[in-house]
Amino acid sequence: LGQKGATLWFTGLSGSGKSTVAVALEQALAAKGKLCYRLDGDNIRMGINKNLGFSAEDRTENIRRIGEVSKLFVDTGVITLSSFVSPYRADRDLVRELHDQSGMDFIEVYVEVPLAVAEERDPKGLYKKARAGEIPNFTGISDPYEEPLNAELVLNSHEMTLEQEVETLLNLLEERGIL
Ligand code: GGZ
Repeated sequence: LGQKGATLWFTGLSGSGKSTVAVALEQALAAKGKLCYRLDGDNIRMGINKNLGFSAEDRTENIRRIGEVSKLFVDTGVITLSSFVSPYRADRDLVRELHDQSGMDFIEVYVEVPLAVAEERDPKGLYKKARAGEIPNFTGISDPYEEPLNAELVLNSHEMTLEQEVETLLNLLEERGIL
């Protein structure tokens, strides 16, 4: 394959823009001839993790499995873009640890927006439902989000254009010797 794999782990609130920036980065990497793969709720929670919900235990298991799957992709040299709320620091740290143990690059990207901004966007109407009490344990409303303390990168997505975010990510990947 002639390329080095790595996991870019996008964490942040629902509606923070994790998937949007991951899709844009994927396109930019593809244009450079890099093989990458995106993991998100659509291909993970619908499949391998369809037996998991949103209790603390289930989120922990969700993230653990995704961490292991990410490693499998990295093992084949793929740049893996994983976008999950992943609200618990300990869960993200475990995935980091799993990568470290195997000498694999793990880059935590905190897609940071004020809760008010995410709630205002509310693309799927989930915040509205959560406020109405129709979705229990909703991150940011009735469930915690533990902000990263040592993320490799913080993207203030409401203050940056998508192009700036992609540029910042590409620069980081170059610095790290992944590109
Ligand atoms: C948070 C929830 C919840 C609850 C459903 N809390 O904007 P979305 O819709 O597409 O992103 C959210 C997604 C979160 O799934 P993850 O696998 O990323 O979560 S975790 O990492 O915490 O395991 C949201 C939707 O699923 N969703 N219920 N209660 N987000």
